[in-house]
Amino acid sequence: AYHLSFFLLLVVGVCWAQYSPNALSGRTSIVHLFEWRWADIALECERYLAPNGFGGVQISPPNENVIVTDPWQPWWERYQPVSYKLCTRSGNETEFRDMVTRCNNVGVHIYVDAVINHMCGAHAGAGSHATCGSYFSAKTEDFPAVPYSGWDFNDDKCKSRSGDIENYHDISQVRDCRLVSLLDLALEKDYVRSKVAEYMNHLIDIGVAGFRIDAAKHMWPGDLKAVLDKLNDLNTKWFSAGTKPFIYQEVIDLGGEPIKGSDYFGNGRVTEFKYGAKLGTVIRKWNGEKMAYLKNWGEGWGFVPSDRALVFVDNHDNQRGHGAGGASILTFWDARLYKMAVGFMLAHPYGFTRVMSSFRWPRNFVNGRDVNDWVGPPSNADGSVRPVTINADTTCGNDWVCEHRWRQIKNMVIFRNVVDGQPFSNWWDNGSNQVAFGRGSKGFIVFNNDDWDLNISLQTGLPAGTYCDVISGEKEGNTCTGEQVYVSGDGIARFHVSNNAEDPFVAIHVNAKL
Ligand code: QV4
Ligand code: CA
Repeated sequence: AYHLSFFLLLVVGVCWAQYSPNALSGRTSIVHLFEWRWADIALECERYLAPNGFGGVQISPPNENVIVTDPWQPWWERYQPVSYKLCTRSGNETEFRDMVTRCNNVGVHIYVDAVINHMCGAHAGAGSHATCGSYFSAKTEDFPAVPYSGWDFNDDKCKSRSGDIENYHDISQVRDCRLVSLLDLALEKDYVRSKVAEYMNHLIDIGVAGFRIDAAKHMWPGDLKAVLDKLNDLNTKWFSAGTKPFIYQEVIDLGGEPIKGSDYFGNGRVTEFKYGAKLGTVIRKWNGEKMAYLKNWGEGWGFVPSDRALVFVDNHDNQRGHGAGGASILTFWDARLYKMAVGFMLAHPYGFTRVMSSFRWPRNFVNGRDVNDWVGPPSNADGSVRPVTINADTTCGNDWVCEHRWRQIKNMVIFRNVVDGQPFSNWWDNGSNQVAFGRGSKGFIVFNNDDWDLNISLQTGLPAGTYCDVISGEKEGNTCTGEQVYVSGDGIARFHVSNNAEDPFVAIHVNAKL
């Protein structure tokens, strides 16, 4: 009986691994360095992400993509694969390997955005206008650099009139037809599954820790599982033997469609898009929503189970009106509310958290739509992406927003690490938009999103002492650069948060205690 239970434990332990982010212990978030160059990511791992406890980086698709010229080099050209060669505007294979090695060496792991449902758009023409110069022909579905040919696409399996997905209530169309005309791979074929697995195993061999599965909703869960079952365990140079890649699948499920996030639980975690959409509505106080309702945030709001969720406030699509979430999504453009939303996400125990790090683009709303939603990363006249420069005040230059470097956000990434494993506790609210909660005996946070002052004594659950508020400042040596909070012997502290404060929320934790 003993041996059997041990064996079962082993099996459960191993097959559970793909839900585990494979971050170093005590590192509880990843950052999406959207469109960053590999050389800049390597530097950021060493100089900023490791020292501040980030667990990893989600990178933009590293495989060769179409070069789109109309509009000029849009960010979304990287979601139109031409081959699985590791060369893009972010860098070549040498630079990719250097990034993975240097980041892993400082305990910051790499998560690859894997675009494996499709190749380029059906109208992307022919030739070698691709980031590695490979020849391809969209019209004849010829991708010799993989190789893929017409046999490897879903054409005859799709039953829609146009060949594109026309109806999201027809689950076969969603999987077997073209997403916005992108040539749809026949993932029921072992040949295609093997080519995709070969690409992902090449990345695993280099040292990556896991994958964002792009457009997962558009692949049959079983086909995706067949690909994942071909994947190797992670490279033992940085990971213990038998570690499986972390898998989180992009499945946009806001409800109302037959395809659900839970259809994909067998493969790994899923992106919970309801999270950012709802949190944006609450923090904006739309539709009568108020922060007091966040008392049962998480599964209580109909989200997937916490250990199946990858959560975020905004992502690269919905921060610019693509994908899902609509107008309620908060982004760096709404800085004050955005910091509150990210602060709340990082303090709350639900889900595995991803912080967005964006580039600035010239938004231009015409009839309520941003006609510049396509604009690609900051680049030079020759099309090369501009490096990330760091200013004296630690912000980024060259139009890189670097939200992950904003003091309030960076400090909340650290807060999440400090309180890891601690229960959601000591909830208080004023029935409106003033709320507070703790994480066991390690951390406590207070929000004032009402139009009047918050002035109240609360049970924090923390040990007595003087704490630095890590939102208005931080602990430097033995002083606080911002506000201080005094917790008395019974765990009670007085909080005064003006509704006119630059950031109307306060966060304290035991590693920011004088
Ligand atoms: C358009 C028309 C087509 C037409 C075609 C003719 O929509 O009907 O046939 O022109 O050429 C770009 C253009 C889009 C164009 C398409 C093909 O924006 O107008 O089709 O190319 O030429 C990103 C962008 C898309 C972009 C795509 C490919 O968001 O705008 O399309 O890259 O370049 C659903 C999915 C979800 C998806 C989300 C956006 O369920 O999985 O839509 N999200 C992921 C990524 C996203 C990416 C893709 C999927 C595709 O997060 O960034 O789309 O890989 O909700
Ligand atoms: Ca598909």
